[in-house]
Amino acid sequence: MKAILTSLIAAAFAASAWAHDYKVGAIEIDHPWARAVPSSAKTSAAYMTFANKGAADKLVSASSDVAKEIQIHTMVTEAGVMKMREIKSLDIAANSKTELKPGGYHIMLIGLPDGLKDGTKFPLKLKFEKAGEVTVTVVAEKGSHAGHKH
Ligand SMILES: [Cu+2]
Repeated sequence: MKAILTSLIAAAFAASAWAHDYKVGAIEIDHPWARAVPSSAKTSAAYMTFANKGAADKLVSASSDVAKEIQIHTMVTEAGVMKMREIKSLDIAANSKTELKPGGYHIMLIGLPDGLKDGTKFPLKLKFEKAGEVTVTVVAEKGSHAGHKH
């Protein structure tokens, strides 16, 4: 029994050491990443997937010290032009996957002091209406990430 317990704890540690995924309430947060940008850039965006295994919820805020301001954005098409727009909250349907990705929903990082270097990690606090709060580690990535268009 003790051996089983020890190996379970060891497995839990091994998993958390390179955790890319987070969970709060019924919501799993998969692969939080942000677009790496040069030091002259003042803005970037963070992306991730919310896998909801429970009732409908909402992402109501995101906060981080990485930039002066953090906003939840969507993309809208106005007169054939794609534009970003801030939204108060992001609806997450029951038992669904909500993807934040380039060209769609994203978490906007505004007022970066020194861009966002490839490989930089920063904490991002997410607040869901029902599931509550969770802090995820976002990794800045560039290059050929799935979903990027070049
Ligand atoms: Cu934006």
